[in-house]
Formats: sequence, C-alpha cells, structure tokens
Amino acid sequence: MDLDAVTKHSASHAKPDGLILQYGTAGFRTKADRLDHVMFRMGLLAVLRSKQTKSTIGVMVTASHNPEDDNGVKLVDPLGEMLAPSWEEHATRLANAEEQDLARALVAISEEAAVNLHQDAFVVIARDTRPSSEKLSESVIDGVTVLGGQFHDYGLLTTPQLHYMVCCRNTGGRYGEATIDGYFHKLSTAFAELSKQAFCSGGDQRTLKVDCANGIGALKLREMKQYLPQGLSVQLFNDGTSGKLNHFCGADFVKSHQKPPEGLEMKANERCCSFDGDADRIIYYYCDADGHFHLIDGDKIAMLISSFLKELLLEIGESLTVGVVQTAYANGSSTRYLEEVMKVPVYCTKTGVKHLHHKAQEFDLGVYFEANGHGTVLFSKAAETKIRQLAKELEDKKGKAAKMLENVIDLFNQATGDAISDMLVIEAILALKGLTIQQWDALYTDLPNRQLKVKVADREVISTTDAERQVVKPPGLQEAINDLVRKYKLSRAFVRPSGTEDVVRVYAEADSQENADSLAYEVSLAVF
Ligand code: NG1
Ligand code: ZN
Repeated sequence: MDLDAVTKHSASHAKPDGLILQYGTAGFRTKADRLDHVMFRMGLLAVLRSKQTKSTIGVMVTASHNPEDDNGVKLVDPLGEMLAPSWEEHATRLANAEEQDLARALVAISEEAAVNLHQDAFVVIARDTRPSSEKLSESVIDGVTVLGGQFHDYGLLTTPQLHYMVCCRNTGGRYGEATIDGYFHKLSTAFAELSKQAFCSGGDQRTLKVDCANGIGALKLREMKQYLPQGLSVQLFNDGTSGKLNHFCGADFVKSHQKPPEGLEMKANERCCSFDGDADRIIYYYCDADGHFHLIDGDKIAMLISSFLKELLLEIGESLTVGVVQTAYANGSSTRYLEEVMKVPVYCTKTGVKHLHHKAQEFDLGVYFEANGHGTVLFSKAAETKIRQLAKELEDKKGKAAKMLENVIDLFNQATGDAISDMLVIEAILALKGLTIQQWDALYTDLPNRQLKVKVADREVISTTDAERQVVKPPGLQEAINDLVRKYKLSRAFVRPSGTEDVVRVYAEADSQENADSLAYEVSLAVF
C-alpha cells in the first residue's frame, strides 16, 4: 500500500473536522456536501474488501428515498448481498478517522481482516440520478485507483441492478450477464415465459401506471419497456423530466403519507405503483369509485407472492419449505392471514434488509418483504436445482407448474429487493390468476396504523430487543408503552431508533384510525 499517496490524495477529499458518521442500515447517508471524504474512503475500503474476498465488490452512490440534496454510499459484497457486519465496523472507523490517522486506520483494518495486499482488486461502481452523485462517484474512483484497484464504472444504475452486476461477476456468469442488456434480457425472457399464457391469447392490454419518484427507476424502466411483451403497457409518471427526486412522490412518500403521489392522475380502480428513488422498493395502490385511496404495501405483496408459490409447489407435489420474513412494521392483519389462513410460517427480524435476507436464506423458498415494499424471494441452491430438474422431467400440469417456478426463480432479483423485478412478478401473477387490484386488496383488511418520527437529543438512548418490539432502555419506557397499548383494542405499538435518520420512530396500530393515531401520539409523548 502506498500510504503516502493515500495521504496526499486524501487531502483533496478532506474530512470536515469532528464529523462523525455511522455505516447504518443502508450505508452512510447525510447531506451530499458532507460526503466527499466518505466516498474516497469507501473506494479505499472496497479495494481492501475485494482483496480479502478475492472477488469483485460493488459501491453504490445513492440515498434512496431521502431528499434530493442528501446522498449516501453502500458497499455490495460478493454474492450481491449487503456488506458483512464486521466490515460495517471497518467502514465506520475509516470514515471517521481524522486526516492524520487515516493511513494508520487503513493499515489496522488490513491487519485485523488479514487482507493479502498482493492480491488484485476489482470494484464496480454505480450511482443514482442525484445532481451530486456523479462527482461523489468520481471520489470513490479516486479512492479505488490510489490503492491500485481496477474498476468498472457502470454510471447510472438502480441499486438492485448494481447488486445483480456484482453477483453475475462473482459467479462466472451463471447468474446472468453482467451488463445492463444482460439484466433486461434475463428479466424480460423470464417474464415473457412466465406470463405467456395470460398475454398470448390476444386478450386485452393490461395497463399499469408507475410513479418513478423522479429517479433512476424512470430511466431504467423506460429502457426496459422495449423488452416487454405486447400485453403489458407500462406508463411512466414522475419520470424526472420536470419534478424533484422523491418530492411528494415515490414509494416512501406514498407509504408514509398513505396518499397518492403528486404528478400521477388516478382514475377509479386503476392499478398504480410507486418506486422509490433508487428503485429497490415498490408499493401498489388504487382509488375506488368513492375516491377512497387503498394502499397495497410490502405485506400484501408478500402474501400474493407466497400464495402463488404455494399453489405451484402443491401442483408439482414437492414439499419444499416456504417461509415468510417480516419486520415489526408488518401489519398485524398480514401476519395473522399468513399464519392462520395460508398456514405459512412467519418470522420477524430487525428492520433493515440484511436481517430479513439472512433469515430468508434458511428456507427452500424464503419470501421477505418490509412493509415499505423492499423485498424479494430467495431460493436455496438445492431447491433451485430440484425445480430446474423437475421442469425438464415433469409433463402436463405438473411440468407446466415446474416451468413456471423456474421462470419465477429467474425473474426475481435474488441479490436484493428490486422494484422492476418485483413489479414484473406481481404483474405476471395478477394476469395469470385474473385478479384485479381490488380483489388482491380484499384478501384481508389492514389494521389502521400510524407511524410517527420523534426528534430527540440522542436517539441511541433507546435500545430494543425481540426484533425491536420491546424496549430495554431507558428503564420504564416499555412499561409505559404497555399501559398505553392496553387502553385500545387490537392494539400494538413499539419504538426504535432509526438507522437512517436522526429520529426515533413510533409505530402503532389499533381498531380504528383515530385510535391508532392517538396511541402513536401518546407513545411519542412517552419517548420524550
Ligand atoms: P430506518 O430509518 O432504520 O427505520 C428505513 C426503513 C427500513 C429500511 C431502511 C433502508 C422504515 C420504518 N424503515 O430504516 O425499512 O428500508 O430505511 O432504506 O420504513
Ligand atoms: Zn431504496
């Protein structure tokens, strides 16, 4: 390692004195003008991680659903998964080292992680459409090259597309071709095959309106449209040509405000969906004839997908295990429906995709979705091999079901939640089953709920256990929450420090909207 060169280059990416940041649930995130040093240093760290794993490592410059003047960065590990927890600590340490300590921190990390410095390194980089992203990704490249790493800059990609590229590159092309054309080709082929019965008979064109949050999703969905079969017409809104990123639009806005985005005109009963700013989340919704807004969130998406998977497994007669993974934010009605009506085992993990992803790996078919619409389905190696083999061997109805499952494997982005891929899976299922969005929505009724944010001096004074559903610190807070919850029917509430914003989040559900609102409010007062 040429530490003198590192110190010299670092001077042009100087760390603001005293600034401390943490590699949180989604990497580093803050105002874009405070991130230049972090980008340079994550370039350095990606080289070390690449050497240590002898694999290509990804660096994504994005702040997802945050406002346009924020930015962020996260590293993508060899199989397209989130960075390993021990390296999150290295990332935090490297980002926070003062200028004069940077070289020492780099050496300490290489030693602790037993990095072979003679190993080659390769890093792939991509960014979202934020005005600050291009310059920040150049700083990442500066960090990569100063340590002698090789790199490929994909330019503009959605977050899940970069995860896909990393996975392809480290699996010798078995997962797909590591190009944008390879990605579109893989997904569109699987989609066309899966849904051909629904779309080939010259039936009606199905139309879907998509709010792209004025982000990268618009660019990539527009490119994807040329690959899609005739039967599905995708109309883009908030496509970045005029509005601001995530401003009154996008999946996060729609989910947290429980209302339609601006810039998308909805007629009664039209099927609509929203991506978030880096297109790794998707939320569906519609307005009924009385003008009432209906939100179909990640919980209902998980329910639709798992019931489809269970039907196919039943058809082919294979007893592969299906598990659904949620977080504490999952609506109580969804958990009940999955367990009691669908008889699928449901597990709850801490917030943050890496926790859900990890748990989902325990099943043959692991379905995971956060209520906010981030999720996918993972197939174990053994299940994938079995399904592909059955698709070759079985005939008639069983063979057809096995081939459909094989296409489902190829259509899901198994590296991470992916709005484009999830959208195509959902569209295929609805078309094949002849389900309208109203019928999908009506399978169960969400319990009224409310999420609030509380600004506190130090959000870390709150610590939790039991997948964040119980407070352990400060003393007395959990008892106070229990007392409040007891006042309402069908009620539940919890609080946790956010991993991406400087706030404490409060969640409450109850038998009516009014009660959910007042429970959330009362709990937020208890947090102060
Ligand atoms: P935090 O800020 O830790 O609640 C939010 C989302 C997560 C996840 C991350 C990363 C909620 C309540 N939380 O985390 O689900 O998506 O951002 O983007 O939606
Ligand atoms: Zn996102």
